[in-house]
Amino acid sequence: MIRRDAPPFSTGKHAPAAALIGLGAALLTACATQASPPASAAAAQPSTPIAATPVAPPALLPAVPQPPERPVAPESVTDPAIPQAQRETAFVDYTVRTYGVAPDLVRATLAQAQQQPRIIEIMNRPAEKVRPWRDYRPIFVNEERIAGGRAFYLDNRAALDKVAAETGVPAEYIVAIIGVETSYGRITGNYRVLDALYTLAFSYPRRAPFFAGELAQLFALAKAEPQLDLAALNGSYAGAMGMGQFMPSSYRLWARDGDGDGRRDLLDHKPDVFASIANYFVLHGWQRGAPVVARAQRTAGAADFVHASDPKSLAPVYPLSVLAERGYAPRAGEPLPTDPERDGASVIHLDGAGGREDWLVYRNFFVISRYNHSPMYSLAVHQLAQAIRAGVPAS
Ligand SMILES: [Ca+2]
Repeated sequence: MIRRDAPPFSTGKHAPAAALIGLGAALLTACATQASPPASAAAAQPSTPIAATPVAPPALLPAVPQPPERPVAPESVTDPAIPQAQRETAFVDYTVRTYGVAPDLVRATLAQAQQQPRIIEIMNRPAEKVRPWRDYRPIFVNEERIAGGRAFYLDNRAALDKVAAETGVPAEYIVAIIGVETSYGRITGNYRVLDALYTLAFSYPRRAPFFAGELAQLFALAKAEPQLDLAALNGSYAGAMGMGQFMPSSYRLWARDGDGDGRRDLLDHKPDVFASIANYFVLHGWQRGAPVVARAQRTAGAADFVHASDPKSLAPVYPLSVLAERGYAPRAGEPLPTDPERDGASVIHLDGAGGREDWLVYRNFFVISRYNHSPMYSLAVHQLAQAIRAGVPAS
């Protein structure tokens, strides 16, 4: 996860097909990173004075509770005005103090880290024009990736169904995440994680607080999971690792030991990967049995929806009654929230192959977007999951 402010999207993952390098970078970022979203713009001001009876703003529903923000490194580590050698010393102190890692280990490991100019080039690449949904969707929702997902599901059915039963996260969503992130584990990244995070922590000031924080958490992770060889781990150019492309902080904080062997191995050990992706969803608010999206019917002439807290927000805080007043309601036969008094939605507009698409996005859609903030990423995961499920016989 990552955000969109960096290169195309943000940081981490690598997504799809190496085919689309640019998009890959964009998506790459997905996983478990996400920095916090920007503060938001206030609601739009009315362009004309309001007449006699002001309309009260709609009562919004509570936000989906989220885990605490992950720690970032202090300025003594990230201020580019400070010489790098001094920042590295501050990093050692920070990591030792924060995570109780042995100072000699941090120093000796940093001494092995190599600056990778290619990573800075990727991060500084101009953001390409945002690809419309009609071009984005086929990259992930296509016959090959659907067939790959069905095969992956059938090959791993017992483990996936067990995790789904325990967590409420359907197996096909776990499979779809792995499919989008790493083509079912085939493309997990060729950068040394130590080099990637070292490069971004010390030579990419704009996001140094985040990446230096992740580098420190990499040490904390290796302390918690001693089977990991910190200097040998490979991942994306942003430091995301394994089949699900977890950043070090996500791995350390939220990974699960799915098979009870005492280790959390997210590189390629499927029971742990499945349990960890599901746990990531649960901790970000996944609701068992609840819908993800509904195709919306738009009232003719309805204005485009703009989220009051931030135009990019997907927070499902609008009651359906409010959205209906604004001209967006679920089409007939589309799923509805379990409890419309408590569960709301937001609205997204996309430029699809058949023209304009309007979608009501529910809480579980918001949860998918915690993996990668792009609404197109989240909808691609959902549609890939649905297609995988549709082709797998009931057990
Ligand atoms: Ca394990």
